[in-house]
Amino acid sequence: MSDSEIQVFEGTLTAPQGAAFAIVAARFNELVVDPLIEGAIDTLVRHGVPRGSILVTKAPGAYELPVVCQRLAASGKVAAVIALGAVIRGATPHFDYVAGEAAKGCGTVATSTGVPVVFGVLTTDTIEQAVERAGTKAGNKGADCALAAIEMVNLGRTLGDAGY
Ligand code: INI
Repeated sequence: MSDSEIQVFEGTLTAPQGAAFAIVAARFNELVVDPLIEGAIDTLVRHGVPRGSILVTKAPGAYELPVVCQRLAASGKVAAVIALGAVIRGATPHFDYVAGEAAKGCGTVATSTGVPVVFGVLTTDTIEQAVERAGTKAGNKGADCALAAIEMVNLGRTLGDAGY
């Protein structure tokens, strides 16, 4: 490595050629999750991903997302996975188990397969907070995750081209 220059690697936000994207969404709290799916699709398409390169898979709840993400990531057929869901706190500790497993599981899938799994599972105290992040006043987490997925695929290709 040269000591004269700092090398900076970044991923662009343009659709990576030939890359397929898998959206894995929970059906639980679908009032909130459906707009996340729409936000993710809209952003992928606006950035140049062909509709035919987008796969949507639905699981019962956020707890089930990691196993579906694992299957798709390990298939070798998708460049990135976008996990979407909404875990909303209730009166019992259930929230912590579901949210914790979803986050840990998705992270493990990404590190074990090398396929980016971006985490668009809202974890909120109230349904209002979730709605705010599903296309209303606090943006759309699905759209944010679609951008992160494109960036990660491009970053992976850039690093690969540079021999890392
Ligand atoms: N699943 C969610 O996606 N969000 C929630 O808020 C939620 N709560 O609150 O219970 C939830 N539970 C279901 C869970 O993900 C599993 O589907 C279920 O436990 C079966 O394994």
